[in-house]
Amino acid sequence: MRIDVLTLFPPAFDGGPLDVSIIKRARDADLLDLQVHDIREHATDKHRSVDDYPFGGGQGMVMRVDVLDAALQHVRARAAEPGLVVYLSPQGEVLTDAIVRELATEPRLILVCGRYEGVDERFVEHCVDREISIGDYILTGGELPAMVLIDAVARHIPGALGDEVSPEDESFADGLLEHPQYTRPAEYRGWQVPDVLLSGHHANIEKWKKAQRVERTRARRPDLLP
Ligand code: 9WO
Repeated sequence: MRIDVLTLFPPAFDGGPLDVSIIKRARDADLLDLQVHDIREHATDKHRSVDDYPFGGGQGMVMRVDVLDAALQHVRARAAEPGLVVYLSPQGEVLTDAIVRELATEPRLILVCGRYEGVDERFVEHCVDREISIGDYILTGGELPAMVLIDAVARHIPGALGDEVSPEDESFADGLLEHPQYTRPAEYRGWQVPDVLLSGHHANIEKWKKAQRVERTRARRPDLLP
């Protein structure tokens, strides 16, 4: 899978969570080709401006449609696949496991990171395929949401997790939260691991895990239950 990122701050993507562990391994194995591009390289005036005052007034600055479109056309032309253009914004549909799985089937994503008070709406209307939010809060820009989306999607690229783990088996695949997990020591400061997990009785263990998942989902995320 290829992912292009358009941002005013390319260094935000260096030496962060996308350069370690599973995502690093996927990139090294060419399962994920991640390329970050500087929107400012497509500014045309002598001050290299990428933003301007909002029509109709209001506070702050808005990113220019001409600069964003030039950046997008440039990046598009660097590969045969047109790519699905995703703009990360609080006005988007909220990211879910189902959307992550949909995006993971795309051969190419182009992620647009806004700054300031956002982008000119004509860019969203004419150039963006999907506007996505990672949750109901405002940040200083779309870079962290883009990294969250890349991390979530990259785990679904076939081979990215290695052989032992399958994203099909994890929480949300069947709409329930995970059961609690424990490892050695079986007792620490008097804190005991539940007896059933030490019993060796596999049928009982599976029954307990399922009951824990249902009870936790009911208590914490009843919105997930049918
Ligand atoms: C800032 C602002 C200040 C005064 C009045 C209105 C305002 N709106 C914004 C704003 O929404 N800024 C955004 C900053 C513009 C797009 C990039 N930024 C952003 C993306 N913040 N938070 C996100 C984001 C993206 C996806 N999921 C959650 C948050």
